[in-house]
Amino acid sequence: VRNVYKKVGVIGVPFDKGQTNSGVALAPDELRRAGVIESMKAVGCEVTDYGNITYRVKEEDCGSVSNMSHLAHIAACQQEVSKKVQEIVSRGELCVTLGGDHTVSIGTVDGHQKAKGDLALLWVDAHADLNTNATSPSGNVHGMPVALLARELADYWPYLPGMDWQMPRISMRNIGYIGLRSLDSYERLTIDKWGVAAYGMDEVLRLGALEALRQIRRRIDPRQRRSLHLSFDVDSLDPLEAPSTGTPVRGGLSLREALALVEEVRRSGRLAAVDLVEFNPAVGDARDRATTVEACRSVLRAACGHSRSGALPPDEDLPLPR
Ligand code: EXY
Ligand code: MN
Ligand code: MN
Ligand code: MN
Repeated sequence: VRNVYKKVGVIGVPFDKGQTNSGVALAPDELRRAGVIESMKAVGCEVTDYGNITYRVKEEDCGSVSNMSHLAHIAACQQEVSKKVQEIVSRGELCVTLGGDHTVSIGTVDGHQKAKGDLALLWVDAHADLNTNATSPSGNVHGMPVALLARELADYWPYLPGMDWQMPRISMRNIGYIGLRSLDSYERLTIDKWGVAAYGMDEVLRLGALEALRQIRRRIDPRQRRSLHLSFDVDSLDPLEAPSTGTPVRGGLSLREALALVEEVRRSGRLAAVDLVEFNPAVGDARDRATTVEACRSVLRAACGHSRSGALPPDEDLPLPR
C-alpha cells in the first residue's frame, strides 16, 4: 500500500485543570522534545506545528458551579482550542491535538463539529467521561467531556458561565467507546438509557479489537458519511504500556490492539481530528516516561498513516546496481 501523503496540523494544549495531578500540562512540550513531530513527518506527512494554545480567563465568566472545579479556566481555554481546531480542520489538515487532560476534547470536538457538521466520535478510554456535575464522584471535569458534548444530556446541566460558545451538538447515536473498564453507576445508566455503542475490555476480548471497531463504526456512522474524530486517552492502554498517566486502570488495551485500531481508523479515509490526552510526564520514573512517550509516538504515527505492514518506496522498482 502506497502511503497517502497528507497535511497534518498539530496544536499543543498544556491544560491540567480538569483533574488534580500536576504534570499533564508538560506533555505537549515533552512529546515535541522526544521528536514526535519528526516521527509524523517520517511517515510521509507534511506537518505544521501551530504551537501551544494560550488563553485568558474573563472576570465576568467566573461564576462557580457546584461540583465542577476550575470551570472558568476550562471555558476560556476550550474556546480557544475550538477556534484553532475549526481553523485547522477547515484548511483540510488532519488536526492532531496534544493534551493536556481530557477536557481538551470539549474544545477539539466542538471545533471539528463547527468545521464539518456531522461527526462520528470514537472515544478510546478506560473511562466513559460521561458524568455531569450532578453525578460526578470527583468534581473533576476530565470525567465530564462527553456529557458536555452530548445533545441528549443538554437538559441535565445547569447554566454554565463562560460556556455559551459551546452547544452540545453530537448525538449519543454517533458516539462510540472502546477500551472501557472503569465506569461510574450513572455513566452505566446513561449508556444503557441511550443505547450507546460502548465496548469495554470484555467485548475486546470476546470479539477482538478490530471486530469491535467494525461494529462500533457501523452503529455510529451507518452510512459511512460522517467526519471521524478519534479521541485517544492514553489510559485506554494497559498501564504496562503507558504507565505515565493520572488515572491508570489495569487490564487495558495492548499497544498491539491500539495500533490496529488506529491504523484501521486512518484507513477509513474519514479521519479529520485526533486527540492524544492524559499523558503525564510527572507520573512514574524516567523509564515509565520513556515507555509512555514511545506508545504516544506510535499511536500518532499510526494516525498519520504509518502501517506496520511497511510502506512502498517512491520508486516503481528496485534500484539497479551502481
Ligand atoms: N469517572 C471518574 C470521575 O468522573 O471522576 C474518573 C474519571 C477519569 C477520567 C479520565 C480521563 O479519562
Ligand atoms: Mn478520558
Ligand atoms: Mn481515561
Ligand atoms: Mn517504574
